[in-house]
Amino acid sequence: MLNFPNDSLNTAQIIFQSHDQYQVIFADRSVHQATLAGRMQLADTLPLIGDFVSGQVYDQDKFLITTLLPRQTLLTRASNQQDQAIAANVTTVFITMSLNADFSTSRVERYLTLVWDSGATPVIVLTKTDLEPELLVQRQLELEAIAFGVPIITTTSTTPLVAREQLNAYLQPTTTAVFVGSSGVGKSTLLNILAAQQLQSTKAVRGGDDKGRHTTTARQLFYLPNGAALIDSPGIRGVGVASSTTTATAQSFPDITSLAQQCRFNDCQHEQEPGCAVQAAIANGELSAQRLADYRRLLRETEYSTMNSRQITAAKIKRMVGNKKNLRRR
Ligand SMILES: Nc1nc2c(ncn2[C@@H]2O[C@H](COP(=O)(O)OP(=O)(O)OP(=O)(O)O)[C@@H](O)[C@H]2O)c(=O)[nH]1
Ligand SMILES: [Mg+2]
Ligand SMILES: [Zn+2]
Repeated sequence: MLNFPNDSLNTAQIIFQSHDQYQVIFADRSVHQATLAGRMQLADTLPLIGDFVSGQVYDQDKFLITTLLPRQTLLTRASNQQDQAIAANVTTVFITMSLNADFSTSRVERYLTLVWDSGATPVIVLTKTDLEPELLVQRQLELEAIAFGVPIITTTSTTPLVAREQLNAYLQPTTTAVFVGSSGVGKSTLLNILAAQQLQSTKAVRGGDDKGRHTTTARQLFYLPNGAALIDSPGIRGVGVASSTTTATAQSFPDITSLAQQCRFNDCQHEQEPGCAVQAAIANGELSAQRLADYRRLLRETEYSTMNSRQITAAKIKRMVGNKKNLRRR
């Protein structure tokens, strides 16, 4: 297959993992149960969905994984101060969100940060546009204000052929894509539309609050008819931003970083410093105060995610005291 790193018959890709049980696919699209060779079980880095591995077939159809091949990309998020790997070798991340109850531009900003950090390319997918069509234009404008060139596509399962065409524009035979987003936004529905068959089960959202029911419980990689690989994943509850993402945060906020270059002081915190271009942009309506607040919150998280809990407490206290000082000075 086109995204395989070599054409060795011993190369396979992880398409499913549960504890120490794996499923792998070969370039000829045959699927095998797999386990890790003894010395791999002790390795620092364990194979993950999307990873390419090499090994050997035994017992006719089982596969013993002996080597993890180098990764091109690694998508991670922070969960309880720990980086949690989502998938390897992903080239395209579909940030999926419904236009009604699940809509949040702050959440998209978070996702963008973790995608930029992974080496993959983001695409924003606004789903369920049939539910509240009168919201569509407003939602698109809100997204455009934070997307900075990231493509935004809109889908509805009521016109599956249109949805398929929209998504297929980003699914080449060399693509490995993943759906991320909250439960119930329609990730598995879109996967089924692309595959033109019912590969994954889907379930209606709750009546009261439109929350999903966590129907998909494990990540799984599928090859689509056009040769692209697509990973369906369970709904994510909270999107934490993993460590080492200061640069990715800046990349998700190009408006603020370019304004910041015009601030008088190059260590400007964009608070009450004279000659602050960021505050000036907020004052004249060019930048929203919410956008600066989101940026600050993400930077703080990035900083926290590399600290232990005692360091976090210390940093929080320092920040509180610092804020009080600012107030007093005024
Ligand atoms: N009206 C409408 N309903 C949709 C659309 N897409 C999905 N749904 C419905 O929304 C519900 C949830 O869809 P799923 O595809 O299971 O959502 P999911 O994102 O995979 O959810 P998890 O697996 O829990 O993360 C199902 O009842 C779908 O039929 C859409 O475009 N319009
Ligand atoms: Mg699902
Ligand atoms: Zn400034």
